[in-house]
Amino acid sequence: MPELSIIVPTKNEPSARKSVLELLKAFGNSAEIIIVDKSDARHRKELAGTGALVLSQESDGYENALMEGFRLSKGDIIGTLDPDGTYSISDFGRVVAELRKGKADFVSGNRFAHPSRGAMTPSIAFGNRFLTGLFNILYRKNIHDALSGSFVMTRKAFEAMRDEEPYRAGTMFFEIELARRGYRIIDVPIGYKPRVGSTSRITRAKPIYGLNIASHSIRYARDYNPLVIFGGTGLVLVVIGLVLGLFVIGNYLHTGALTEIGRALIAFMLVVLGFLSIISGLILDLLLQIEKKLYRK
Ligand SMILES: Nc1nc2c(ncn2[C@@H]2O[C@H](COP(=O)(O)OP(=O)(O)OP(=O)(O)O)[C@@H](O)[C@H]2O)c(=O)[nH]1
Ligand SMILES: [Mg+2]
Repeated sequence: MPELSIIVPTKNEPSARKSVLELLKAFGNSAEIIIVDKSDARHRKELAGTGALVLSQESDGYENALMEGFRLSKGDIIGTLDPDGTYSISDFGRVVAELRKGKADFVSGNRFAHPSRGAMTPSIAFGNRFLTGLFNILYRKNIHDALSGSFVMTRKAFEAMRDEEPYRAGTMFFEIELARRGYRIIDVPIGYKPRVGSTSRITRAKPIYGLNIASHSIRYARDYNPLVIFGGTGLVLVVIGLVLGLFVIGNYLHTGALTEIGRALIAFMLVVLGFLSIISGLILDLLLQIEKKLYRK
């Protein structure tokens, strides 16, 4: 059984051949390398000549491609690296080495550590940071880059999520599913180079992709961390209600007549709804803690 399985997703990727040859040179003797390909005939032909195992992806999308490869892999450590020329092979070795230390169940490469000039556009960088921040808050983690195309996990961690149906969240699909199951997630600094000669293959509309990721991240956190979701929403409602209420009271004191009945009612409802949401969060959190205790027993 190989110790390491490397799954390489490709979709009409001009630099895939070069990246795969580099991977084979560095890891060919010690690792199982599986390409999961969704390319047209011309790009497929280039890959066939590398000598690596090429699987034809049956499903659609990056997340499904990885799941197809991961499910077939046999290594104790399972990982992936985008072959679009933006990641370095030696950095991938350091990501694997970090997992081997046993301090985490999932390790990814943080591209914000040493990016080359122009590797990430400011808007993509902003989106990545926003989604990573959201993930950290919702799942109580402390990573720097939740959407890296270079990551590895233990066989045990993968087996826990093997039957999960992938949703469009890129690398965060794996991070959300492992975080929900209590696995440890960290990242280590890596470099990141600009994409040359081709455009993103993962999606044509990154803002919509980003919104999708945020919504999945929030949806699944409801089961994992209800206090933050319901408590946070409740707090926002209470604050808005109180501010609105203070305006109404201020006006009443000023004019001596209560004219803003509508606003007063809305303020009252917002505060009540807010409190209900906070209480729901507290109750759900309590139930989750009891469930966790029972599960451990
Ligand atoms: N098999 C398969 N591979 C895919 C699919 N979508 C993207 N890929 C590959 O997955 C890797 C990551 O996709 P990228 O397009 O680089 O995504 P990205 O890194 O967010 O975008 P860039 O910043 O433009 O590089 C690349 O090697 C793609 O060729 C897919 O549907 N199927
Ligand atoms: Mg890329």
